[in-house]
Amino acid sequence: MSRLVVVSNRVAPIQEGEATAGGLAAGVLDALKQKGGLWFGWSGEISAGLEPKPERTVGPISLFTIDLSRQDYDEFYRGFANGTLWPVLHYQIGLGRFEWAEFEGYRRVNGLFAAALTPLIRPDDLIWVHDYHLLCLAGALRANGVSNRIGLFLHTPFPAPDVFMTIPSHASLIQAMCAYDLLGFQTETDRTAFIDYVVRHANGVPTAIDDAVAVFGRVVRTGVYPIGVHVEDVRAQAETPINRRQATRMRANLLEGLILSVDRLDYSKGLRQRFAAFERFLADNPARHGLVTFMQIAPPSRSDIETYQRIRRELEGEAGRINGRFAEVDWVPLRYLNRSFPRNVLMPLYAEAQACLVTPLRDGMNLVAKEYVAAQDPEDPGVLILSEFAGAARELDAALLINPYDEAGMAQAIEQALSMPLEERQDRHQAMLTVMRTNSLERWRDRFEADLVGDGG
Ligand code: GDG
Repeated sequence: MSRLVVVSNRVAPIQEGEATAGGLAAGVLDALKQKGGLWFGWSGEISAGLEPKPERTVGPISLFTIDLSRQDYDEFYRGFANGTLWPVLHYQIGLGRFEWAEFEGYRRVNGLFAAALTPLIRPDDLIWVHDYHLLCLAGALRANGVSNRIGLFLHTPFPAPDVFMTIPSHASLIQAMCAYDLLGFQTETDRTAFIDYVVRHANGVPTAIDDAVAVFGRVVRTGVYPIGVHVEDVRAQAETPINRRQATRMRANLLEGLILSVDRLDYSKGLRQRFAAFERFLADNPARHGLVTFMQIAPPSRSDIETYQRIRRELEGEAGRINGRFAEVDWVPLRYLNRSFPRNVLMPLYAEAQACLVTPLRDGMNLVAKEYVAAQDPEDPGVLILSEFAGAARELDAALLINPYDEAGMAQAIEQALSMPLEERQDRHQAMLTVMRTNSLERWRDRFEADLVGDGG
């Protein structure tokens, strides 16, 4: 059996025996634990010396990391990856910026990753690369003589070609992506958009099998692998009595209805529009005043990037204004918590919430939506209100699907969720659970690996 080599921008901080990580980390960790393997990425530290850090081992997993220089960090991470690619991949072209020097920095860091990784690769290793930070890694590894199978899974959306082409270096990026053997996407919409680009703008020719495309003198396979969650683990965490204590206390304080949202503080998550929708809901439904609380948990992320500082300022202002408009001496309608919470606190909170608002403007998948469904008591489940532009909406079509740009529509969906009869809640929940059990995290991992090996059919 070949060894698995995982490469991602960051290596998750893992401890022996840990079973609490979210999404990517949980899926990758399971795979590495089962087969043994190597995980390579940036240490998260900035330093002048670019020597790889000493290897760390956790059970059968070897962890290798490198530091980045200040210039690498600025050009690669803050610059091209998060200042250009992230907004454009999420259709926010007005928030994207572009500098050729940053693109060169991005390519340079992909080259640094390749240089440090190449000596660690054995001939039959399977190399699984993650996400938009490393679109150019396969090409850099190939230039070093690595001929192993290399696959990329893109956790973000892939946008329509005209949107992607707003990045001036789009042609080089696509050519770099085509150095992979397998390109994995969250949804068929993303995969089709990529193929559309390659066929219309790079003379690619789709082949009859494996959703592959012949382009740049090679054949690149593509596939759709929706990432899932460990359904039973989430429910177990939500139910554990010791975890539940805080949630139960909170429920006693919050009267009837808790509406919950959990997001990294990111403009792609649609928080501003969601706050506006909640304000409209309060204005339209005075009977709910004093009874409903909307809790937004939003741990800050990428806070050294201007667009992220701006959205944070805006949301703080909006939260204050909405509470100023509606609060009573004994009731605060919006609780905005600008920090992260341990996972064993979060899962019971999901279980307590009568509704969960997941309203990104675009999202590759959105695991909060899936975790919320998994955490519910099947006898008395809450209602998921979900953006039609989240990848998760392709599978969870039994949620209340909304358009995140439609504030009135979202306000109505909140009222519909709060007054939904038990039987309808149970039916919707059951339908979503069935899909999630089929498209499990194990299946995501196993299908990707099988297709990368080439024996996936
Ligand atoms: C990218 C793609 C895709 C959030 N707050 C806290 C916390 N979280 C956890 C959630 C969930 C994860 O973080 C967030 O995952 P999402 O999928 O919602 O979003 P991104 O971070 O943008 O992830 C996305 C994903 O990759 C996987 O492919 O679905 O589309 O953008 O697991 O629970 N966890 C803890 N405290 C918090 O305060 N412990």
